[in-house]
Amino acid sequence: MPIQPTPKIWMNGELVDWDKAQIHLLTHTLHYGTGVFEGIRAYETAEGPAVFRLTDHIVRLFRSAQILGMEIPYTVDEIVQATKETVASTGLPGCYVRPIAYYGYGEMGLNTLPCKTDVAVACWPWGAYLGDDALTKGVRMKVSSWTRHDHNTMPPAAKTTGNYVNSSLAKVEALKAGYDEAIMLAPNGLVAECTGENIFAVRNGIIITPPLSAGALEGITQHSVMTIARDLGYDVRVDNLARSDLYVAEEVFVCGTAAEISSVNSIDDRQVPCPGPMTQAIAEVYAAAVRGKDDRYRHWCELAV
Ligand code: PPE
Repeated sequence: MPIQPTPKIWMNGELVDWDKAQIHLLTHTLHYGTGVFEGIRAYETAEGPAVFRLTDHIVRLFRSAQILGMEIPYTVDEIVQATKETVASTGLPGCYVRPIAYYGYGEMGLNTLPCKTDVAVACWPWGAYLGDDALTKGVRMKVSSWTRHDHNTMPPAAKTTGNYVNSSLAKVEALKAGYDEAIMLAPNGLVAECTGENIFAVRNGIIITPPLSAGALEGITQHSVMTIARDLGYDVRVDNLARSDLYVAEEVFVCGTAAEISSVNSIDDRQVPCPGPMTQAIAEVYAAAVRGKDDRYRHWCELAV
């Protein structure tokens, strides 16, 4: 779906008109994938638009930059404020938010040491990432022929722009084969995550999600889901999963800011029960939490104004 413009984009300290938020062709990050970014959602709450776990996302942006060796010339607080301002300027009750820090115009070549970091925050409306009925009907998953990158090639813990070449290869392969999304295995063959979501499987009543060492991003929705699931009384563990664990799971679901919580109905054409009762219970609490309707998680909703 084409992007729906909003009035303003925050660039290096000021809100500029959407159409004027342009960068030069020789922007370093365009050529070498040397940027770090975030994906956040703002939701309508009774008190106005609130950005879900905004500070946690911006802290992760800085962690990604730290892994890349990039200096961001702002504080976490300044980017948090910039994000709130940009969300408020849309006039929308809710939207998707994309902060990005990148090496801009001025230097070319692989040495990033002399490069200056530019920072921007853009917002736009973004609907259901894996389809409107992803929670109720579930999505069809395929284990990718592409391997998730290893910690010593492209650190998967950093949300760098370049890392997403790997995700795009897997996503397009899955779509062309008639599936909705791909599951990525780590170089050691264990389940890492999906192209844009973390994955959970229920085995013998226990909810399991792969560790960061398996090549998963430290998902903020993954953390929210684990918190909610434990509060619901479920047994949640971070542990390795083999692809065969997914084939015989009682429930499989994926989660991410864009995808929220989506159930999985099959993996490599092996059907799994869907939508599972635990998935549904967690998704229901998550949907309330992001909208500020559950007092236990109100502190996760950071008002934009
Ligand atoms: N793994 C990957 C590879 C990933 O990209 C995301 C988010 C997650 C896990 C879940 O992380 P979190 O959002 O903190 O729960 N993917 C973002 C980008 C999607 C895109 O297409 O762009 C997102 O969901 O916003």
